Order: sequence, then C-alpha cells, then structure tokens
Amino acid sequence: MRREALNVSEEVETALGERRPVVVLESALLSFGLPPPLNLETYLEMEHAVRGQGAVPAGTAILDGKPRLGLAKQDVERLAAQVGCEKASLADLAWIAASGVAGATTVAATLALAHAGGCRVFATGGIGGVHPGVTEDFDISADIAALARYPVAVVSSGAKAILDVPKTLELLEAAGVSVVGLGTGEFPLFYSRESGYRVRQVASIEQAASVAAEQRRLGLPGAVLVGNPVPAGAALERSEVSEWIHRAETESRARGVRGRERTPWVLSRLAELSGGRTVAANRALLVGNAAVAGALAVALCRKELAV
Ligand code: PSU
Ligand code: MN
Repeated sequence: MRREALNVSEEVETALGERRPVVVLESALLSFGLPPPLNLETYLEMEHAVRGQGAVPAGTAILDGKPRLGLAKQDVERLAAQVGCEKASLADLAWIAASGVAGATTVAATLALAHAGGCRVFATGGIGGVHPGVTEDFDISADIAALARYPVAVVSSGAKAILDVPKTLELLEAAGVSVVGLGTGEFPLFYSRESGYRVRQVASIEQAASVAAEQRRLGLPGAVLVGNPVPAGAALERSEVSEWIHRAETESRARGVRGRERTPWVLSRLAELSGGRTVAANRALLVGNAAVAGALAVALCRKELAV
C-alpha cells in the first residue's frame, strides 16, 4: 500500500515524525473477535497498556472507504458496534475502498497499513493460518502471505485457537517469517501456554527487539512473529480446549458455515461451551500482548536511535 493512500491521525503522525514508539492495533478483533461490550472494553485496555509502556497506539481500519492509521474514540466505538462493517483482509481492501464502506482490518490488512505508515510493531491476539480442513477447502489465511511480505514485529499468543498449528508453523517457515517465543521455546497455543511445537526462544523483550532490528538491518522482507503466551492466571487446559474446538468445528461444518464467517461463528460457540472462559483468556492475552508490544516498540526505538 502507498503511504499517500493512508490517512494518519495527528497523534500518530507526530509520534512517527519524532521517531517515538508506536504500536499498531488491528480492528477485526474489535468488530468480530469478541462479543460486545467486551470488545470495546478490551480494545481500550489494549490502548491503555500500550500507553503504559510509553508508546502510542495506532488503530487501523477502513472508514468511509479510507485506510486509517490512528483511530479516534468515536471511530473505535463505531467499529465496536459492528454496523455495516466488513471484515477486511488484503483481498477485500480495494473493494471496500471503492465502495466507500467500513472495514475492520485483519492481521494481513493491518500489516499492509502499518508498513505503509512506517510502523514497526503490531499487537494482536492470534494470527490467521491454516485451517484444519485445508486439504478439502484450501482455507489458508492471507495473514501468512502478509507476514512473508511486511517487515513488522507482530506480538501474538500464537495462531488463533481453531487452526492446525503444526501446518501453520510449516507455512510460516516456508514463507521466511522469523518466529520466536518470548521466554519460551514453544509456540504458544492461544488459550494455553504450551503447545509442544518448538520455536526459537528469546529471553527478553530486549532480545526480541534485537531480532526485529536485525530483520531490518539485513534487509529481510518478512515479519518477526513474537509468541507471547497467555498470562498464567487466564490460561486454559489444552485437552479441555481441544475438545470444545473439535465440537465447535464439527458443528460449523455440519451447518455449512464457511470462509470468513467461520471464525466468528466458532469463537462464539467456544465461548458458550466454555462458560465464558475462552473469552476471559482472549481478553487477558490481548492486553498482555499490547503491553509487550509497547515495551518492544520502546526498546526498538532506543536501539535504532542509537545506531
Ligand atoms: N484470532 C482470534 N480472533 C480473530 C482473529 C484472530 O482469536 O478474530 C482475526 C484476526 O484479525 C486475523 C483474522 O487476522 O481473524 C484471520 O482471518 P482469516 O482466517 O479469515 O484470514
Ligand atoms: Mn480463510
């Protein structure tokens, strides 16, 4: 995406101009990832967590057909109300812009906007990836292609819970994405801290910032994906979660829920099956990731100003 196509808020423009730390936030989680009113509350907590680290939050969305970097409170409220709002991945951006409507940006679309704006750090919950039925329906998120293309550090608690994690990790590797675990040698499993799938470990946020700085210094094209496990107090038991997921997936297939509709449907079914515990974990990990991304952006700025 071209820089000139982007509408940047005054606060974010000033921060970037002064080379101060900025953390980009997506809006698909705001419009589709969590049920209201928890979506708005959680998003505002994420902004607060970013500011608490000394960084500036930059929400992304398409509003009235215009790509935006840096959202005002009323924009956020509008996206949280989900009225006439499309889920916007890379393939949807041009249509949404041409139609002049609103789009809540996924990780893929957010990466495009972040990169166009010159932002280096982005916080989310879980990336999209390879769906379990991939051999039948070829359902692979554009997040993978975008992570291969945009050199941005993405803090997430792994991939979203309903995905095939080993296949997602294989594709990330094939795409040249640098995947690291923050304080863990395992790729986090969204609602659970351990997965058994090995990734390279960074001991600290400082070290994660070094990897992001090297990715840029070496001129590598892809993202650095920093896996930050869900806070221990909110983590769920792996076996229990996989039972709920299996059930929700089976039901979604039986009902013919497909494509971009599937994630929101399955997530709301998981919330029912878990008595709200998946939603509480989701909130905790989102706020945790925002705080880590804030500290990472601060560390990265310090490193690059020192060069
Ligand atoms: N993880 C979640 N909830 C979500 C998403 C991820 O727990 O709503 C969103 C993110 O915005 C991610 C997107 O980029 O789903 C991927 O969707 P798809 O598989 O349609 O590309
Ligand atoms: Mn898909």
